[in-house]
Amino acid sequence: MRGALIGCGFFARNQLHAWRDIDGVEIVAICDQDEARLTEAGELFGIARRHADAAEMFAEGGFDFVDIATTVGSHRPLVEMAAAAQVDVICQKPFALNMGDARAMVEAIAATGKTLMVHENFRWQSAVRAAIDAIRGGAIGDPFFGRVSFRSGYDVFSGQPYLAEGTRFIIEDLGIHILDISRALFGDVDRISATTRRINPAIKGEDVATMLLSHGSGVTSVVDCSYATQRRPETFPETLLEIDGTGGTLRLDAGYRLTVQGATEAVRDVAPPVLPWAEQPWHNIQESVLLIQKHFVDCLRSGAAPETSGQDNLRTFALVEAAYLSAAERRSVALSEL
Ligand code: NAD
Ligand code: 89Y
Repeated sequence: MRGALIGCGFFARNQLHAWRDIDGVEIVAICDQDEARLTEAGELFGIARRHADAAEMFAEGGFDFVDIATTVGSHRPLVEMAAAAQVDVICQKPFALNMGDARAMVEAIAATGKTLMVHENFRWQSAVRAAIDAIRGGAIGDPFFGRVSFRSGYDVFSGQPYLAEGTRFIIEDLGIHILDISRALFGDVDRISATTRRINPAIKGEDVATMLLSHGSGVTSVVDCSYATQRRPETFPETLLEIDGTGGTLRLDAGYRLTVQGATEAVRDVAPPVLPWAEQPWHNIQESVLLIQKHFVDCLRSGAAPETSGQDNLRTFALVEAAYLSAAERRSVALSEL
C-alpha cells in the first residue's frame, strides 16, 4: 500500500514514524510548501520524492492513499484534490473550518467510493480504549453519568505557535478529542450547553471550556477542558474519566489507573507503552497515532468503514460548532440546529 503525506510539520513526524511501523505500507512521496521542513522530513525518513505543490504531487500520482497532516485551513482543497485523484484519505482534525466545508468534503469522497477517515486518535489511546471496551462490554451496566476531563497547564504553544493565534482555541483543538471520547463512550448527543473562558492573556482564543451533553442514550456527560490548570502532578496529555452505571462505576485516574467496580472490583495499570520513537509525556498520543493508522489500513484491506470515518466525524465536529454557539449565545443548543 503506497501513501503520500502532505504537511511535514510538528505532528507529521509521529505519523511518518507510525507509517514506517505498519507492515505493507510505504510512504512514497511527501509534500510541504516549506522547503526546510520538506527536506528535513525527507532526509529523516529516507523519502526521495518531495513536492512543494500538492496539485503537482497528485498529478504525478503513484500512491493509493493520502495522509493530510496540514492545519485545518488547507483541508478542504486538499481533500477535494484527493477526490479528483480517486485515492483514499486520512485527514487530521479539526476536519474543517465549518459544517458546510465538512459536509462538502464528505460528499466529495463519497462520490468516488473511496474511504475518508479523520485522524481522531484520542479514542484510540490505549487507556481510553480500555475504558471504552469496559463500558461497551457492560462492565458497569447501563451508564447514566459520565465526566470526561482534560485539565493541564502544559505549554502547547511552543510546539504549535498557531494555537495562540486563532480566535478559537481549546474546543476546536483539544476539546474536539474529548467530545469525541464522550461520543465513543455514550453515543450521539441531542443537546449541548457550554461556557468558555480565556485565562491566559497571551493567547487570542478560549483556554477553558465546560460542556454539558445530553446523549440520545439517556446519559448526561460533563466534558471539561482547560489549558489554564496549574496542578501537580501535571497530567498532560491524559484524559480522566468518571462514569456511573446501573451496575457500578468506572474511573480512569491520573497515572493511567483504571478502576472498574461492577459485579467484581478490578484496578489495572493501563499505562501506554513508550514506543522506540516516542517521548514522554507525548507517548500516550504517539501510541494512539500508530493504533489509528493501523485501523485505517485494516479498514482499507477489509472494506470496513473506519470508526472515525468522515461521516462519523461530522457528528463530533457538529459538537464543536454547537459548543461555540452555546457559549456565544448563552443557551443550550440542539444538535438538530446545525
Ligand atoms: P504545523 O503548522 O507544524 O505543520 C503543518 C505543515 O503543513 C507546515 O509545515 C505547512 O508548511 C504545511 N502546509 C500547510 N498547507 C499546505 C499545503 N496546502 N500544501 C503543502 N503543505 C502545507 O502544524 P501541526 O502542529 O503539525 O498540526 C497539523 C495538524 O495536526 C493540525 O490540524 C493539528 O490540529 C493536528 N494535530 C493533531 C494532533 C493529534 O493528536 N491528533 C496533535 C497535534 C496536532
Ligand atoms: O493539537 C492538539 C491535539 O490534537 O492534541 C494535543 C495538541 O497537540 C495540543 O492541544
